[in-house]
Amino acid sequence: EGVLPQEYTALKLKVLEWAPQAAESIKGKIPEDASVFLVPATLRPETMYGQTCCFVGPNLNYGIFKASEKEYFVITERGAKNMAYQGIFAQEGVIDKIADVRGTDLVGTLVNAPLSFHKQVRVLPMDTVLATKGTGVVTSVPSDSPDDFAMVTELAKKADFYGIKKEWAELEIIPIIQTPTSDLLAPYLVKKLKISSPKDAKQLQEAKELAYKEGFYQGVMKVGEFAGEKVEVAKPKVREQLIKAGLAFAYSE
Ligand code: A2H
Repeated sequence: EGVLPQEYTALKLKVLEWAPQAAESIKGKIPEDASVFLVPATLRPETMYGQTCCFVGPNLNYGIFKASEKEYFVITERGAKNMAYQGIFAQEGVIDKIADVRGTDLVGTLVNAPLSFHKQVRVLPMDTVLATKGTGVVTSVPSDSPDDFAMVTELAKKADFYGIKKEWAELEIIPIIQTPTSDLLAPYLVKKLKISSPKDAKQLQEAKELAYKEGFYQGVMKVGEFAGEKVEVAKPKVREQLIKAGLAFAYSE
């Protein structure tokens, strides 16, 4: 972790249908006219076209926090504290948790993924999600994130073990960014470095660094409104567009 604050983009993934256990936990606690969002923090807003699922840590604790009269966020307590003090909630400094929910109980929830080719994606488990970073929610872009690609591959391989439907982990991976080596950089690097599971931490770290550098400095957008533009140039534009549309907001830590 660096000394400078990280400037994340927090994306609003609206809940369309709760997994049964989560539905039980929140029963009667949210007003009929309010929306609930899973809120992942990302450093790569320009890749949001390629979202295929949304990860939570199955063993982490999440809360449902009131952000305003009409909006509630599913995030960690830690994320909620940061947001409260960054003036993101309607009442600055006030943390209003209306329910607790375990990560594992969120698995299977159907959410809307802003900007993605896949409009609706599922919440899936990822053991390596850290409680100590961001919101504890991570949106999955397997085309450009080696961690995400390794995890969706694992989930598709062992769907029964993870208690999910195989098809939830098998959404098509669409190329988003062209680099000198590939237009599916994460799958390319995972194969090249012979990464066989999300537990190959050392190789994944290497893949992550390579993907980040090449994607950021040499990548060109293949899709979306900024197709043909360099990633460096498109990144802030996509971010601004999402924020203006009310689909995301700035979050830092
Ligand atoms: B990134 P940094 Cl396409 N635990 O978003 C584990 N990982 C987390 C997290 C948590 N609590 N919160 C956020 N992250 C992930 C997109 C992406 C990301 C791509 C490529 C690389 C990449 C789609 N997933 O990150 O330690 C989120 O995944 C590579 C580092 O603060 C977030 O951006 O630098 C990134 O890690 C933030 O990590």
